[in-house]
Amino acid sequence: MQKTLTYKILENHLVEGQLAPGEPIGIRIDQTLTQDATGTTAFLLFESMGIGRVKTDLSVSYVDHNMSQFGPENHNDHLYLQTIAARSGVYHSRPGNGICHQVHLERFGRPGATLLGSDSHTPTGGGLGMLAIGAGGLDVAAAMGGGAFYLTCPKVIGVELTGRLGDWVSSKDVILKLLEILSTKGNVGCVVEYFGPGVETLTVPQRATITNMGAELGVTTSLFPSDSMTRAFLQAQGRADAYQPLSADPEPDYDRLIKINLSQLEPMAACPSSPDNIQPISAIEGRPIAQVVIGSCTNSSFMDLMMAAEVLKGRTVDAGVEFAVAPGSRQVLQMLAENGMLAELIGAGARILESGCGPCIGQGFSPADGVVTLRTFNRNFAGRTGTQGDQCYLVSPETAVASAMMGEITDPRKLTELIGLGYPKIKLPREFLIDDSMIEVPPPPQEAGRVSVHRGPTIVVPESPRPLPNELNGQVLLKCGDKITTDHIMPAGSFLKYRSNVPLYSKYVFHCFNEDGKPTFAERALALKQKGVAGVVVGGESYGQGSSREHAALCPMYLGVRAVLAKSIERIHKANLINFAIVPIEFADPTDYDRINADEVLQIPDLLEAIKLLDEVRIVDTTGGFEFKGVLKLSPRDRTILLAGGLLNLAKKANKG
Ligand code: MIC
Ligand code: SF4
Repeated sequence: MQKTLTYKILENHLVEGQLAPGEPIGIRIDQTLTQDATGTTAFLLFESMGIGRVKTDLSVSYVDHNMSQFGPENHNDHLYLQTIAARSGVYHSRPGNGICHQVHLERFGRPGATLLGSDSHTPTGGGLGMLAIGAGGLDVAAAMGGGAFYLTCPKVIGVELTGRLGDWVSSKDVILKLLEILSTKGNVGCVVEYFGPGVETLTVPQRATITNMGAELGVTTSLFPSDSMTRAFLQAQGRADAYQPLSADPEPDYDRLIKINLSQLEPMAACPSSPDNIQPISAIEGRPIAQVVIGSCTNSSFMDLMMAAEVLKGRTVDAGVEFAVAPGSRQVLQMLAENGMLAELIGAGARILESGCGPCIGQGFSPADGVVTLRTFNRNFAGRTGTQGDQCYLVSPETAVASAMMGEITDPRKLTELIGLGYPKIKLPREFLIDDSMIEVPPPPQEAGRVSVHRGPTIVVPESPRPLPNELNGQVLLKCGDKITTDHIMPAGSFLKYRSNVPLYSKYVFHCFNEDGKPTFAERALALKQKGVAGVVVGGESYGQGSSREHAALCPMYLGVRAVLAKSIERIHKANLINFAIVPIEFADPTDYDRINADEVLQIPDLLEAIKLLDEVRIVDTTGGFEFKGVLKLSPRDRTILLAGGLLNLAKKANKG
């Protein structure tokens, strides 16, 4: 049988189950990554599991999200992460060294290996031919302890690339095109695998842009083969020894086939406020803009920024535009500083931001009310910039820089005609600047035991869930619509610094739905919890899109939410709900969604019995006076976790036994 590359890597790592689409499987994880906004909780949970030292080939803890340091919270987290990493045998990438995905690609990624990261954009590593998957912190903690990662064996969507990108057209436009085709919903349980003659025309950083934003499709991961481009990248990073050639068999059986001719692509944008709201730039050009940011783990590589600097050389951005550049890593920033191109960016009026997530997660640089902001990022969910009602467009660095110069949305291909500028084609450098001095290597076990872990007062150990009752008496705390993201559930921006304090962060659950003068979601939930009534959230299609943040399950659990009832639930969020003993239930008949209203009382008799054995559960709406069926799409392991009262309780029991 002809195999996909995805299945070849899965086969090499399979520890449980059968490799057939839809089957529950467990795979060995070679590498893990965590970042500070999810990592503090992940390490606290890792400690609660009582594992001690990591058992992976390599685990790296990055600090890149929470670096604005208003108040002591962020620095407390950094010190905890630095010391717990040393204690647990984990590499630590210090704040300023860059965004986890960019640095991991540069310094650690390996073709053919598995990587599990507590961040949804971990699939960036797919650009190097590694099977890189995003997950909640608790799953990553379990993998750090040597546990398998459990997932549904995926279907594989083959994307055949032909042709070659034209001048001013970017690999960002490839993934925007795919988002136009596949949208952000309905792709759960799939992997996107790229193949075809167009692949060899793309460098690893270009491929990584595509696999990074593949997260927005809601797929398990995205994967490129490992070929001469991969070797060139690894060699330039001084890591030629990590190279191995990898590809699918010549005629693998893809579950679905999509063809993209790179030569026919044009510059595109994801318009407000969803990454799949795609338009060609030609349809929206001329709109005035007030802000442009080039950065984030999607588009802030050395080559992206060199292109922007070449375009801006000797020119300035439009006076009506605030223009910022956030280099993806210290390597990128240092190389631009050494070759003088940083000076060109500064000269053009760029505000140089730290190498980190920054504005991508609402840490500053929020746009004014009512203006258009253009960003090279991967997500433009409403309010993510930190401004309610924001107008955020996601574009390529080429479109961003052209528009910054012109003061309006501009098709970069017009620059040749407008200012006589040819496309500056940037080649992959033969050698990147290698300086790992901001990556701390963990000490050997004897010394690690002597490291004292810094525990600041703003870090609170999260509670474990209580066991689920057999009869669930609940009340609908919120009924929301389709495509509810984890940003809706658990806002980041100015609240991000509370990640290490669940009781405090929980106050902001569903903050965007709170109304002035009325009790908040959190207040209503806690009042129910005190009365012994479970909270229930009702959602539409694709509930829990976006980030891997397990706080979107952990904080509702703390508030007493015990069930989510939705038309469909996204992969990472569903796993997080199960890990924190919140039952994910899908409507058997989606029209039942219309019959339920907020505040209604729901009863689920025999919940535990159903979790043990059944694929359906009977739900009684006692307020509306009707009954309906919910579907339990659970693997045997999901059932075990729910019955144990969550993954942490299960792990603790296993350790005792
Ligand atoms: C994001 O891009 O939304 C984040 C912030 O990186 C999240 C992780 C988090 O919420 O900390 C993600 O993508 O998983
Ligand atoms: Fe950071 Fe944004 Fe990338 Fe998330 S998407 S890891 S916030 S840069």
